[in-house]
Amino acid sequence: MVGLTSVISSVALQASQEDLYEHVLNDGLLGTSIWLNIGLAGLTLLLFGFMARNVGDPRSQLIIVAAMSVSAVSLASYTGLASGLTIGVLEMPEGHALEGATTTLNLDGADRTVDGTVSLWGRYLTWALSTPFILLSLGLIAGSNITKIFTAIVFDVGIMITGLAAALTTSSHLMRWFWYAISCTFLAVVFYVLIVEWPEDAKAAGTYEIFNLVRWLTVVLWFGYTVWWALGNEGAGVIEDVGITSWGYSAFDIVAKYGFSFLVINWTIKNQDILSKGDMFGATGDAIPADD
Ligand code: RET
Repeated sequence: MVGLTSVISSVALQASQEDLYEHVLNDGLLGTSIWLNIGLAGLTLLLFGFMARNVGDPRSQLIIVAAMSVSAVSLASYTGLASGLTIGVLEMPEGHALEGATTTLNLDGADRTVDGTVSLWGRYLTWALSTPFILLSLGLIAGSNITKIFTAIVFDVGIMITGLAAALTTSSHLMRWFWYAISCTFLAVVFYVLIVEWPEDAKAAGTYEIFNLVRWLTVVLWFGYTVWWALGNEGAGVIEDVGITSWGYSAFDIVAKYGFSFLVINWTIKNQDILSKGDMFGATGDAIPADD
């Protein structure tokens, strides 16, 4: 009976949460890609809080809180990965480059080989929570209206959830790429807002210079994430190594999250006068308020 139970559990649960926690700790490349970001997320939160301690303008405060939230979500996101909670070993479907692949888990003193490749699926889940804050701060800097901010954020959440679906689908290779295609379509909507809509708003708001810098940083890096997924162990498997795939995302994250937030917060602190200028900043349409 005990034997049967252990056979069933080793088939159904090839890698426990504890195994994955140990694996991350013991695998140098994978481990550093995760633990370094926990440190950076915590440090940037402290740094940004300190930098913004004297900001009094509410609109500027909102932009700063939005940018700081990216680090806050990141701290939780990487903690989920480090603890093994949001990682899994997935067996890729027929036709996938890593079909039939095995993974040797680095366990304390007793390495074990299991079927499948490691997926850090928690990244995609938590991007659905962190990236809306990036777009919120971009939209607020551009002085955009609520309709455009809402549109960008809704499609952004769509990118990440369908990206999560692409990563977790093991029934069919084609369906993984179908999810990926849906995700890319949603990305195109976000890019439209960033490239076509918000620059006009930013010109009107007098924030074009900083907006232009951070939106191109965003567009280039977000495109980078998309290409990286296609190349990595979950996509075409050109990069089969999980540690290298993970380091790619971590490197993008360092610039797209902390670098981005630093630029936004630093500028906001110095330009509160522009952001608080005029009641019309961020209002919808060209309507002139009644003079009463
Ligand atoms: C996935 C795969 C599916 C297709 C697309 C993707 C795009 C991901 C992006 C991620 C950006 C993440 C950031 C995180 C910061 O917290 C999900 C990789 C289009 C754009 C900026």
